[in-house]
Amino acid sequence: MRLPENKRNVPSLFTCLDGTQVTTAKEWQEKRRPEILEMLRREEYGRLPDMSDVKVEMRVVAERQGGPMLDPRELRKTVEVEAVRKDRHFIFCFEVFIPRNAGKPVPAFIEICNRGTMLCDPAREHPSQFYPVEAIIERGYACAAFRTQEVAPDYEEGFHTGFHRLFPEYTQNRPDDAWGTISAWAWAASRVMDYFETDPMIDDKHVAVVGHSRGGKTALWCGAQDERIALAVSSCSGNSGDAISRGKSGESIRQILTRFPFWFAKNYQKHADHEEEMPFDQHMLVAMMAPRLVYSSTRSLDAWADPESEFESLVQASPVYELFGKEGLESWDMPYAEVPLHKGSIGFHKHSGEHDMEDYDWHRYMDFADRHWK
Ligand code: GTR
Repeated sequence: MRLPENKRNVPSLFTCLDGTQVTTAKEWQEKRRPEILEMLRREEYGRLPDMSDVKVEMRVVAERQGGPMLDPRELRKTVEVEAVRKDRHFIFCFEVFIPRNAGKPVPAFIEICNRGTMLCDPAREHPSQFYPVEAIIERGYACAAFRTQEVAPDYEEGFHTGFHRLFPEYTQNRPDDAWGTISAWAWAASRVMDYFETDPMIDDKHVAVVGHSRGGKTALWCGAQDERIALAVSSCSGNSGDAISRGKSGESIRQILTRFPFWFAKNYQKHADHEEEMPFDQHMLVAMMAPRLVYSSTRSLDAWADPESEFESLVQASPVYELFGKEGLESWDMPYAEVPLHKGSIGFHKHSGEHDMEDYDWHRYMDFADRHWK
């Protein structure tokens, strides 16, 4: 196996906690992968509570095609997810858009929408590049977006609304490894996946989860935990997403925790300013996708996310794919802007400009999916 130079001194993907070395896909899957996942869960994103007494129901509450509002080529279904525990419940909705005349099940994208409703408008009165439904349909994919704010609030409120309200016993007494908001959003993305498994118009073996920035951190964390996800796409997810924390410029763990402590487990606090001693780093999050597909996009001017550190975690994660006889990233040198790397199972592009996700990025995600799925 070819190993990249370890410039940032990140912990090895292949050395288990007991010191043994992983040399096969089987050892990775059965031993090293679960221990890394557990570390990320306990130390960074937090553990979801026991959900065995939570009843989750899903229903299609509306279905519409054509008419004045919709593109005649698409069918729209509104799905409601209701989670009930004891006498408490909460609901969130998402809209699924499906090409009408595909004649066979189609692959699909799940968008984690962390921006206002206007940017993922279910009525499509405000087409947006952040969630270009029309282009996605045109290229033969289905898509669904949920709004993160409907699932768990994106501000500090003490964990008692949205998803969190199902678990009042955790509000006062929060264990250090209890879930943060990113874990709740990732849970919601997996519920969209549950729905896709029930819809005969969707090819559920080819589902991608996509998110930008905090949504990108969530997309990677969802894909790490939910092995039904065939492709995780991160746009500019930066710190605590696709960027190596050791030696990172721009946002640090200390800075992200000052502004958004509720995104993470309390345990993560102890790693602020101690990146060098962490038993994990973000290349491990990327590696959780192997042998499935993963894609990261960044922006040339996104210094806060730090493109160099984002690219470095893809490089460091690459050798895991070799255990499965696959190629990770096709080149370990950062390409110029607008030169996508699509050949390996880890895809990448850098687009000129500031922190954002637009048509250019979406078309590259779909090019990558076309190349590996069609
Ligand atoms: C920033 C945060 C980043 C990123 C971004 C976003 O303020 O520091 O980590 O998540 O928000 O979500 O747009």
